[in-house]
Amino acid sequence: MKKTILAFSRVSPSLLEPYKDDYEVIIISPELGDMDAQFEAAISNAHGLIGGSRRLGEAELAAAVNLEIVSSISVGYDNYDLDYLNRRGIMLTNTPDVLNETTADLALALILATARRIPELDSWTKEGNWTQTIDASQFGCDVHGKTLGIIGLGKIGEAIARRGRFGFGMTILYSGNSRKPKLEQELGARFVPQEELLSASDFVCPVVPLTDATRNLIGRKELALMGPESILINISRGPVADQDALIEALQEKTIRAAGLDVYVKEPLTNSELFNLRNVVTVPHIGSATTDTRNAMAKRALENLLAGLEGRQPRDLVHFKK
Ligand code: 8YV
Repeated sequence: MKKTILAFSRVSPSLLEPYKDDYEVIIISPELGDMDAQFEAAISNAHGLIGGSRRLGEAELAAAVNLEIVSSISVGYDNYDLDYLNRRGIMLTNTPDVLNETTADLALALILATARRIPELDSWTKEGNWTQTIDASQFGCDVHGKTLGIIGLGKIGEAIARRGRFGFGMTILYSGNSRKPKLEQELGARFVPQEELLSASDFVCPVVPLTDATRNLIGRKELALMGPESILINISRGPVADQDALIEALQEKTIRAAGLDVYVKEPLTNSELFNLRNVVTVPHIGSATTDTRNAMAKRALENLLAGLEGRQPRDLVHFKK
C-alpha cells in the first residue's frame, strides 16, 4: 500500500509531482475551498505532512493515526506542539540555513526603510504632495556608522551583523546565551548585557526563536531602556515583542520607529499599527523570495522522504521513540 503525503499549506504541485507513482499525494489549496476542511478530510490517511504556517497540536492531529513525520517548510517550529509529537512518536523536521541570508536581507531592508522613512515618503510623493523642497520634519536618520544591537547572534543574527558591519560600517553589540569569540574578532562585535544593548543601540534586532523564555523579551521595561532615537526591528516572531507596549511606545514616540515582519496574531488584518506613520509593516516575508522558498521546499521534501523511507532526516528537530 502506498503511503500518503499531505501538503498542508500552499505548496507548489510541481514539488510533489515526481513522487505520485510512489505516494498518494494530497495538496490542499485555497482554490479547492476551505483549507481547514480539506486538512480535516485528509489528515486521517496521512503518513507524512509537508508545509508551514499551520498550528499543529493534539486537536489538529488526534485523527492522524498513520502519521510518521511532519516536515515543516520553515526554520521556526513554535507552531507545533513538540510534547504531543514526541508522545506520539511523530518526527518533526525544519529547514535551517537555506533562509539565513534572505532573512538577513529583509532585516536590512527594514532598517533602511524605517531610518529613511521610505514607505511613508513614497506614499507622500505619490499623493502629489511634493510641491516644494522637503523640510527637516521629513528627514530620516543615518544608518551607516550607527550601533546595531542583535539579541541572539545565531546564524541569521550573524548574517545581519555582517551586513551591518561590512555594508554600513556599523558597530555591532550582541547579547544572548552564548559568546561567539570568532565573531567578536571578525566583526568587532561586543558581547554586552541585554540592558546595555538596549540603551546603547540605535537599532535593536531580536533574532531568537519563540519559546517561553523569549515571549515578551521586548516588553515595557525594555522599550523604556531604548532611547527616543532608537528603532526596533522584529523579523523573529511577533510575541517576542509585547505588541501593546510597542504600540504605546510608537504612539508616544519614546522610540523612534519599528520595522515589523511578524506579529502576535497573523495574518494581521486590522491593528493600531496601521495608524502609525513610524512603523513599517510587511506580511511575514522574511524568507519569501522565490529562490529561498524553493530551497526551503526542496530541503523539506528531502526530510519528508527520508522520514517516510526509514532513513534519518537531515534536519530532525525533535524525536524520541
Ligand atoms: C516561514 C519563517 O517560511 O522559517 C520560518 O521560521 O518564519 C518563515 O520563513 C513561514 O513561517 C512559512 O512557513
